[in-house]
Amino acid sequence: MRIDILTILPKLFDGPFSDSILKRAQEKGRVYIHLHNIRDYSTDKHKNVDDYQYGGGAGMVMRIEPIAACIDQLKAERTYDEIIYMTPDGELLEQGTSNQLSLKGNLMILCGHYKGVDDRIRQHYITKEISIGSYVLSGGELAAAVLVDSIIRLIPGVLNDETSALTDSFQDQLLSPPVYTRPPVYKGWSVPDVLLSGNSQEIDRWREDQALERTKSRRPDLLD
Ligand code: 6GU
Repeated sequence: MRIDILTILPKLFDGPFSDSILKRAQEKGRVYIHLHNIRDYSTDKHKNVDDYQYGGGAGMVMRIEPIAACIDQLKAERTYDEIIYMTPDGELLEQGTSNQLSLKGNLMILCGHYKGVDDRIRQHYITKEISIGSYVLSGGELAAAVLVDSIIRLIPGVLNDETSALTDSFQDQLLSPPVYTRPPVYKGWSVPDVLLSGNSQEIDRWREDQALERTKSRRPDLLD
């Protein structure tokens, strides 16, 4: 998979993509992430990427030309399965969205700032608009990092058996059961006996029960 990210703050991605699973996925060649600084596509003398909004009002708008120039160049090089815009008014990111996107070949992700991008970008280039939750972030970058993480870990060969995505919360509309490791007793707090029983059938049943209980009490909406 190839992911192109359009941003005015490429440095924000240095951290999240350079460790652990996302780093390994890139080293293994399962995903190629390319960062594009929208400012590099600005042709005016101050490399401006934003401007006042028509009609007045506080807040700057990201200009159409630099973004369009960057998208046009990338689209001339390859076909994109989706051109995604990260925005608080997009569709809420759910596991199913990430599952679908993990099957694609080429994704482009545009990160907005200020009051957002000139709406003509959304009308003429964007194929999908995604929000990661009902709160406002300073820009789309952290949201894009969340989206990319959720997608990459689903690409075949990225996770090993130990970290398999199949047992994740949400993958079957259930939260995960509680987990424990050594020691069996700490400050008098014991690990549930069943987990030490060696009876794999009972352990499986206990985990299913716990997953259902957790989902009922914490996220009953998932069971609807
Ligand atoms: Cl995708 N962008 C911004 N700026 N804020 C958000 C968001 C995205 N998703 C939730 N809040």
